[in-house]
Amino acid sequence: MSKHRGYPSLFTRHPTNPILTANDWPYPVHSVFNPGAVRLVGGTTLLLCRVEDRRGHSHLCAARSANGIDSWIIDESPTFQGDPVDELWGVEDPRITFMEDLGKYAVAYTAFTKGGPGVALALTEDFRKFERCGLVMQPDDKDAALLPRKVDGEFALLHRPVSDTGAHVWLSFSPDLRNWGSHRLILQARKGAWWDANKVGISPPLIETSAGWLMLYHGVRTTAGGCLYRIGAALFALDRPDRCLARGDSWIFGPEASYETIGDVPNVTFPCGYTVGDDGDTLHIYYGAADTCIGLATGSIREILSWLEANDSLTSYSIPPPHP
Ligand code: M1P
Repeated sequence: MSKHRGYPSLFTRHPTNPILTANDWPYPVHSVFNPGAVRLVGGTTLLLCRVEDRRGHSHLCAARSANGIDSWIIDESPTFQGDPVDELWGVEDPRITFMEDLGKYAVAYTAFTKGGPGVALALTEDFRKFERCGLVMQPDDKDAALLPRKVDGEFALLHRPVSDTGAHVWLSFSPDLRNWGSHRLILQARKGAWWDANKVGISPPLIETSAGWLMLYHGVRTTAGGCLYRIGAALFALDRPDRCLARGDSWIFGPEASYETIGDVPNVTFPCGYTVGDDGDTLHIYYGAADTCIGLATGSIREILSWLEANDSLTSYSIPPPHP
């Protein structure tokens, strides 16, 4: 594995990055970023991209590619738009989960309502027709994704409400995808100098592994020069997804390339989707770069899990005893 400043490089950027930009779009758009991703039956990669227009409002647009790298076929017009009343400032940051019980894809996205950003859900079989479930978490809440199957008979949603205590990841449960409860705080933003001190939120949906649910999350550090959006890893128990088994001490992917450090919002890497190769190990993450374009980076689930085991911070994270 190659190294960067002595740290292992767990992800390799595709040499043709950015793989999608606003210039590729068949209609006028300002920027394309933060795509949800899925590998369809037959192997086609579908990205559901966040597309921002010059008003500053976003919609979602599907791009399909046989190899997940190039030759994208992009829908000729917006694929999914905000409801003109309830989502009047647009829809953002989709995360896609194939729901095993429903035989449908669920898209969890940020609905930009008059009251701020909240979490909404929609179901689809083909990414052409959508059944809207509406707002399921009121503002201020975002960064949501469903688990692919029920836990103890209930659907499970990860999301990131903001309160006076900060911006942390929560897990909530529902019998019907509409009514949510049994809320549990599962991953907190750290404090002080940590790379993920100021905000955390899931990045793509959780990745199922034999060791547990692998979470790639974005951690935000606020600096005098602006926010830094980097990606870290944590692991949760398969049967108890509220139980954190491990949390990496440092970030494993962050803005370095010029298309990540320069753009509408500099220094942002923001994956909302992943696909896994036929070997069951190769992980492709699709990410928004600087809120401007889309990058692809590839890693190994096995290597991330090994790194997590060796760099688990849960013990060092617990509050230290007072000085004698
Ligand atoms: O501009 C960086 C990101 O900021 C927000 O993320 P979060 O609320 O988790 O900090 C989102 O608006 C996201 O779309 C954006 O990329």
